[in-house]
Amino acid sequence: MRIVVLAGGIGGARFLLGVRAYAREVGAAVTAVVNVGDDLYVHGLKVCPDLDSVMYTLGGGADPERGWGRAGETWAVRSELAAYGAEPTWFGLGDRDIATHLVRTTMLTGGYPLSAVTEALATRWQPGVRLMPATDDRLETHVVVSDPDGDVQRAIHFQEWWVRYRAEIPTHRFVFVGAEAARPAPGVLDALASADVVLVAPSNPVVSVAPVLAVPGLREAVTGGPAPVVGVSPIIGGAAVRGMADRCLAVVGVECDAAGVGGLYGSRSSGGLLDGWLVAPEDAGAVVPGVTVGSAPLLMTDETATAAMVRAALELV
Ligand code: FO1
Repeated sequence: MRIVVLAGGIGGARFLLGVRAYAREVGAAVTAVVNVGDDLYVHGLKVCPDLDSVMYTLGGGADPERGWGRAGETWAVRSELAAYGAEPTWFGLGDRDIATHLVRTTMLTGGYPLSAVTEALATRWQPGVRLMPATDDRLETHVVVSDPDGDVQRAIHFQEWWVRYRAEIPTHRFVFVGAEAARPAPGVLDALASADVVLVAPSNPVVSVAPVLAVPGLREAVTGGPAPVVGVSPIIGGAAVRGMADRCLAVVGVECDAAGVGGLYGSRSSGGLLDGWLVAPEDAGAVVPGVTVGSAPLLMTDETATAAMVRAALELV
């Protein structure tokens, strides 16, 4: 069996732990197609937060509390940069993490595409799944905001909105800069064409999954492909399990509940994405027209619980 997972962020990384555990049980192969909209250059280094969260989490090197960056991290470089007053001071790179960005940036500067760099980095971490960026091209999520006391709008990078402003400034919309010209990374369309099932991780639908689907041809390969598509709700009982999905959903005018997010994805039978939608037991009454809705505990407390979620998702189709 071949499983393709569309994923982003810490929710995606934790979900993939369960997908990998399930896959090991049944002898399946897993490909993760990961969001790059969060990527940015900081202090001259290319940082790919979602790819790194997945790589470190599956490789056993992630910080368990923060969910991002490396376990056992130290922050000497950050302090030194702050002593120079080097901006952005609101975005911290740990010393261990910086080694990843140095290798990545050196390889990118040398002409390797991000997909090849990701594969090279993964030889160290052995994530046990095939890890792919959604695209090798530049695709960055920017956020159109206005200052609290003015009505002048400006666009800032997603990380500035998320980390510096904690999504707490007047926000108008998200823009996936570069999306129109982006092409799916090598192997992504083939993985989708030969998938037996596509899972949409319980990642932020607005800023993690949407930028993946914004790559021209990628959404069509999912919705027009042979494999059934099952999503897992990132919302339990009207609240985001982690992160700030509630703020992002408010910006796009979608109700922060399991039915709202299911409706945002829509049914594959009527031009949307999903055949199945897995929600938490407390949301079992959620209705998404044209989609088979099932329920199972969705708290990713450990690998076994998460693998059980994956099994329940697959049983829907
Ligand atoms: N999140 C923060 O809240 N503060 C940071 O300084 C920060 C730095 C950082 C560096 C590398 C990295 O891979 C992730 C980092 N994150 C940081 C997490 C990141 O902003 C987001 O959680 C993800 O992009 C959302 O998926």
